[in-house]
Amino acid sequence: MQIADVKNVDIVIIGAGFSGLYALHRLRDYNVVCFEAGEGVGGTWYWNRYPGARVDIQSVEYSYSFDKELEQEWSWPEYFSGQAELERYANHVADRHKLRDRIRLSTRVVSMRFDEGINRWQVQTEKGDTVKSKYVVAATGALSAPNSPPWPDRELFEGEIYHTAEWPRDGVDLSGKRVGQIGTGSTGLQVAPMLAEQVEHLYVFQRTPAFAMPSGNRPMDPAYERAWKANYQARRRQMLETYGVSMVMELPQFCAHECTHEEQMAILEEAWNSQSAFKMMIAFKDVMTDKAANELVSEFVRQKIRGIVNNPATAELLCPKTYPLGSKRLCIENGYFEMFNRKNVTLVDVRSDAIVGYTRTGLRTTGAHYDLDVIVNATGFDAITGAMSRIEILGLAGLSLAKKWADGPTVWLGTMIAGFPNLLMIHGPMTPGAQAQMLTSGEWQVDFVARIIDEMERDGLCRIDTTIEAERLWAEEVEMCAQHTLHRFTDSWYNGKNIEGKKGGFMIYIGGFPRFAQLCQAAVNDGYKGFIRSA
Ligand code: N01
Repeated sequence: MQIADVKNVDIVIIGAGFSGLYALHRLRDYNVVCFEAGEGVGGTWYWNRYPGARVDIQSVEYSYSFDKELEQEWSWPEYFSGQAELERYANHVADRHKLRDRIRLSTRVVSMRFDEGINRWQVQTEKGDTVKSKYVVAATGALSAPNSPPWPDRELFEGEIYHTAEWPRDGVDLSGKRVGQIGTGSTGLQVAPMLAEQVEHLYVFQRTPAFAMPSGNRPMDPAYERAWKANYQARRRQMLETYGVSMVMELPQFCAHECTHEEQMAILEEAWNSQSAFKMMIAFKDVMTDKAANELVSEFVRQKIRGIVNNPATAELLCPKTYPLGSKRLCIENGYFEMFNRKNVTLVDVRSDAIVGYTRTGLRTTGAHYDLDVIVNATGFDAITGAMSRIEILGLAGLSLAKKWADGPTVWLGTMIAGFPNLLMIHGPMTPGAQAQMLTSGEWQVDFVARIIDEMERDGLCRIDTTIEAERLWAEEVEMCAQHTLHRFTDSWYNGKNIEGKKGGFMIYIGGFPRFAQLCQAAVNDGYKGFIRSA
């Protein structure tokens, strides 16, 4: 169906990633338009097309549940799909559900102002469209605003600079080049081994080493796929009852100290070889809550690194020692540590010798200079709030969202912001975010937001908002959950500390998806507790 009048719609959806696409499908009975900055759909899987980009959750889980026929028809060639396959899947869904007519590609939303007189958002795009809309659903993504550190003299550098999240669609030929890769998070660990195979020399600039375990990727076993498909709906229901919306794993029976040394090593060896990304974090009951248990697991991983990397000094630099395992997103790797045994790879420790600026021919650190043809920034994102903060959003009485969130985001249920009526977020601040499998938890949040909109329309209402008091209660809940875990000891994108000067506390809801979902449902079932709905 074509949108009748694009200047006056019921709903604007921002973003055609996996959540935005599903929102468009779920809300299709309304007059709805979706603005997407990219030239194609797929969000994360459209933008992050760097060599090696791959999901770290099994594709049988990380896939839509709303289309039962698609679930049966689609075959994932590998356990953990690569970017190209995920982008193909997003495009297939857009075509299959005839969503394209309502998507405006290459159209970035730049500002939004709530018009109190008519209870409509005035949404403005970079292309100059102005659209009035009753609701805005922000499916802008938690990891979609790339972060490039603002080192001086960037304009002097005569080579090429790429951010992994803005990798050119046609690829980049790096053969014979001296490449500097900055950043060793999930992205850095995936891209480095791929670059090492192409380039003349790869310099990996590491500020903080990452905990990583071997990826379990392999070609899909048809029997495994059949077993999932035979029982898909029950499995999806079970996933929603797990902490991270993932496949049901056997939970640990013991705390680390309850096991003998031999038992501990056997459990850890099994977790290491499990081909499941997060088994190390649940090897014992207390890995994420007890420092000694965490240190035991951390040291086991360090020993693995020492066993793989030939040069002892390089191995030691690659061993994370300053934060608990799992308090930053645990990475998976495909030959990352082995890569340091190649002659054309050098690890540079920029913790002790920080990068201070670009030069005409490369990068300079406090104590050295590196001659480079290409710089690859795998430097992550202004996460969770970044995409929203880059849009000028003005709510009631012209209140600016950037100002409201200057000291950190405030939200009710991660979904609404007081003073910004009829604006509903998917994967907003203080939702389970990357602590849950984001595709299925995103689908759940879209259904939640759609229910709110459906019930507003059913009840003939014009405005829904939340309160400062509700935001305070949610902040308390988020903080209470975070206090029980070791996450608070680490600087990362979870708390915005990866961005210089970014304020605020822990931005992820760490109480587990089931509790999050139950609190959201309870608030709505309880007469829209924490919301203000008006005619
Ligand atoms: O970003 P990151 P990412 N000087 O923030 C370094 C998801 N994801 O894109 O740790 C020097 O983790 C920074 O150093 P430090 C996943 O949820 C999933 O890698 O801040 N270095 C760090 O090493 C993940 O958690 C998949 O000290 C600087 C790196 O850049 C999230 O996306 C794949 C620096 C950034 O790491 C983000 O991952 C990829 C500076 N000034 C991503 N600034 C899979 O599914 C930053 N760094 C597998």
